[in-house]
Amino acid sequence: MTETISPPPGSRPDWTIDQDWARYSDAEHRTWTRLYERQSALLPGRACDAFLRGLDALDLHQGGIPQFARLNEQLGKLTGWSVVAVPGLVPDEVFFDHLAHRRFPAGRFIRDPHQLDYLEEPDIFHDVFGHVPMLTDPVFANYMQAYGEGGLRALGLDQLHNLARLYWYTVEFGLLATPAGPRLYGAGIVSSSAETVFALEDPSPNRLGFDLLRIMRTPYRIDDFQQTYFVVSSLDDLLEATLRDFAAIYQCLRGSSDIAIESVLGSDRVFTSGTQAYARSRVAQ
Ligand code: HBI
Ligand code: FE
Repeated sequence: MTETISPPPGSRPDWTIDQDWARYSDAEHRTWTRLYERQSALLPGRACDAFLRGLDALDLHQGGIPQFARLNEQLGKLTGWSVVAVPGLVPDEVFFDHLAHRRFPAGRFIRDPHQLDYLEEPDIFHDVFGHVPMLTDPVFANYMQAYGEGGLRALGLDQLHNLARLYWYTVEFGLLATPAGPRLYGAGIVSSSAETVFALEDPSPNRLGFDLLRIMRTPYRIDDFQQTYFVVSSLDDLLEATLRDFAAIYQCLRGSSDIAIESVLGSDRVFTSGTQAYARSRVAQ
């Protein structure tokens, strides 16, 4: 077991801190409002209904950066989830333990105004605007708690890398099939203006049917748009996949190799077989 690193000074043993909402500057509130208005104008017709319903149900736009105390009253009534402030990325076992107890760890800081489009570490806009609206959906709320419980088990089995891929291709970059075509639910997409359009409309990436084993064999990009997106048939399917016996899944994975990130397999359910033109253009630079 990796040695447990201690939380930074001023954090509690579970790595949480106070939001200290009164300390946010007007400039920080303006950054939130600018990001909120840009994204909420882009998402109708692109984000899935569950996300849009969640955005409506929560009061994330009055008066700049949301106050977690008020947000948690609304969110708690809907699905029993709450948002807790953390200084930044927290160790895996801390992260999974919070999820397993229906607490979503959200960065307290917000990005600089000149850095609206990309940041290495999740800030409060990525976490609260990106992740929290889906936590108002009862099925997705159950999925996220099941994911946290699975994460704690995976740590014990040294299988975190497989579970990280599941998180990445669903919670962060997942698409949901609808009669009108795929729609967004992944937080990393819905909180990014460029990827919101790219993930649904660009001919470059693959869009393939969700398959748990397939996803766990597929690496992902952490530094650029995804080359493959996975489309779940329903949030129920996503939850059902996570309630399976993962030990058997890890057993299947032991002998299997990774699938190249841009590949489309004969066994894939193909929504889009991408050109990968964008990824190639990035290599050329
Ligand atoms: N910590 N605050 C925070 N937010 C995350 O999304 C996060 C984390 N620690 C670990 C982690 N994610 C990953 O291990 C999971 O995405 C698998
Ligand atoms: Fe995230």
